[in-house]
Amino acid sequence: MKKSALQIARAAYRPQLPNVLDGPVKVKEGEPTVSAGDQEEIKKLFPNTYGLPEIVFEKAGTAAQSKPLNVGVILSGGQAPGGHNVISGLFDGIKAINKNSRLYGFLMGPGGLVDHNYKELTADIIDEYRNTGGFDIIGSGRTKLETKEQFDKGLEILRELEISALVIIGGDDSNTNAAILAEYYKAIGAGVQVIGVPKTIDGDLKNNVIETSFGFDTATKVYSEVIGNIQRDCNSAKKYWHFIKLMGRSASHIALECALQCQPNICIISEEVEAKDLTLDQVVDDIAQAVVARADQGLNYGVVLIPEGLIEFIPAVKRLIAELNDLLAAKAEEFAAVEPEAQRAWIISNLSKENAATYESLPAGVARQLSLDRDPHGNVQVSLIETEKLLSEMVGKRLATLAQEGKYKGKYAAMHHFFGYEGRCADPSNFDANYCYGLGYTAAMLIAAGVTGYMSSLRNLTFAPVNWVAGGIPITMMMNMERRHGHMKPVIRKALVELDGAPFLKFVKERENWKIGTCYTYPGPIQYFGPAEVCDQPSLTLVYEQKRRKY
Ligand code: FBP
Repeated sequence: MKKSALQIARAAYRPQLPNVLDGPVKVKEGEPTVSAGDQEEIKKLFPNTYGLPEIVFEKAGTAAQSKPLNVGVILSGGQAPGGHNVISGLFDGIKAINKNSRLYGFLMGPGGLVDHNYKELTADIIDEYRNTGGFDIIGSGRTKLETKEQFDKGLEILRELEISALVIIGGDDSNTNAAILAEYYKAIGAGVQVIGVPKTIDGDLKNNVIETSFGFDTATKVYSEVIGNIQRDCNSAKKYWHFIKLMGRSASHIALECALQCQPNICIISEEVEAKDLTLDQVVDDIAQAVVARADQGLNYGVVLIPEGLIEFIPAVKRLIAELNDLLAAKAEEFAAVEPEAQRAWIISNLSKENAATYESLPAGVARQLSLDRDPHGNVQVSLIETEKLLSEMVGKRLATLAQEGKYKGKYAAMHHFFGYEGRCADPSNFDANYCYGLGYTAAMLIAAGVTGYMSSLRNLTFAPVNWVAGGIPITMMMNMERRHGHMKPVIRKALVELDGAPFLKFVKERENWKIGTCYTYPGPIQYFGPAEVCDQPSLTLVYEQKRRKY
């Protein structure tokens, strides 16, 4: 395969490990833990893996004799920059424990375990993928591991390959399944440990023990580069309003980080829309007011950032989705038999009066998307809803009315963008390259420590990597009960943007200036080589959350 000059140079990058992992380690156990919510129920569901202590690694004087480890690895869900480094860190970690250890990758996500599709990852394969973006080393998929049959089928191949530990690299849903699998294998005495690794560009798998998920840093840097370029174009031509939708599923962390990086005129934060109980019309009105205010200054251009999950957070739509989820779960067969052209009417006739009215008020395409195509975890596929077009059209209509009333005299031309897939497979930033390699290496140490149901963790992330704290967090500690597919299920609590958190408060302090003033910043492309202040900066979200600057 032909390699680019950057690929060749980047292959030589040596990720920095925390000092503590630079040699043999010993385990320091903390106090027993409790789940994030619904403690009694979670304890009952996880009798073998509930209440485990947090683990921190410390340097050990001498290495204990360890036998070779056979380990399996799965990439689960959406791509996130750095996945290949998790796998190379895991590989190097198990080889450091015993050079005869072996690593097997299950192909195309959790389905590879169930269907027995795998390949051994040898040193020459691993070396091809160090510091590269993408998940193509073994592929990824969204099969949900949840049934006893799947777990038992998986165990057959794990036994055949003499694999004693499985590492699942995934988001909140996949790590929830990792916890369930860990519990099941422990309960039946299968002798297979399960370790999770926090992955997702969305940034919503974090809490007071997991500081960030990997991939968020790189993806937001890629989007910020392009948003900055658009802002500069916009400020040069001075004739378009750019509506930019940003990936991130439910939470608005990506949009907020890009806003902090780029200082656009407007950035909508879904969590705030929900908290203020805004309607879609009110959101549109706010944007239209800003367009009018800028036009009054002769500025007929601007940039609006829109989180992809917005529509789900508009309280009336949220209530509608909740009822739709239950309805489609309860009457799945009946709905499947309805002809496509009759589905809209079927849904309206089966919904409560209030939600039927909301459903009818939405543009047909958006309404349809809300009722169809759930992913295997039951999520609405928000990346398929064209919110950027919906909003810009509604703003256009509002401006036309204001113009008729003599309240708007500007010109309005809109351009639309959606950034998501562009950032998910970028070569990892130095932050993600180091973070991911360290997470993989830490996963190997957790395996050697003999634990199961843990998530690999690195903390103190705004310090230099050598000072990061490596350890493991019991996954049950992050769980609570939530309604999914019409039933209460144990799940890892998703982290949404906190409206009293430092990143959001910083944004609120600045946003009025950005709206009318043109205060764009241009972050430029990710730099892999050069001075630390341009190459190694963590995300601003992390910096503000930890209230300290690294540089
Ligand atoms: P994960 O939660 O699996 O990391 O998904 C990330 C994501 O990129 C979301 O931001 C987006 O909504 C979704 O995947 C898109 O799904 P798909 O990759 O199936 O198109």
